[in-house]
Amino acid sequence: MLLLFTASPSGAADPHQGTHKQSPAADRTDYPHLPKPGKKVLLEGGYSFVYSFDKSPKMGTSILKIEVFDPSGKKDTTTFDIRGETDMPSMRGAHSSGSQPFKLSKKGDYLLPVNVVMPGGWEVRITILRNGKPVLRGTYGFDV
Ligand SMILES: [Cu+2]
Repeated sequence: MLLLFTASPSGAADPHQGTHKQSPAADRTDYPHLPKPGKKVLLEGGYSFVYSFDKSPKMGTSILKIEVFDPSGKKDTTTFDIRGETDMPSMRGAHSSGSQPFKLSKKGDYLLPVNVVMPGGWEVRITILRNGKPVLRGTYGFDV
């Protein structure tokens, strides 16, 4: 089952704002915003993927799932490696998970635990690699 949800509007009162300093070493690699969970995202060569959460992310651990499809629409588990990093953009690095590999499940889903340890704005950065080279970077932001 895919859970669809929208992040609350930015600009809402953020208890984090002003309490954390931006890290000067913030990663400047560009991670464009991904379409919402449940939407198909195109990859090179006719491949595509869909990401979703087991539940709308909140305090605690949620599971981020990615399903990859080959050009014929069949589930693909061999072409790409996927890595993810969870962090709070307002205090980059303070709660970062570091870049972690998604684990392939028996069902052929790529899974990553997403740990949220405090209220505020969070993001998961996703990197999809083929033969070790990033072919897609994207971020999904959400408020807790
Ligand atoms: Cu924080």
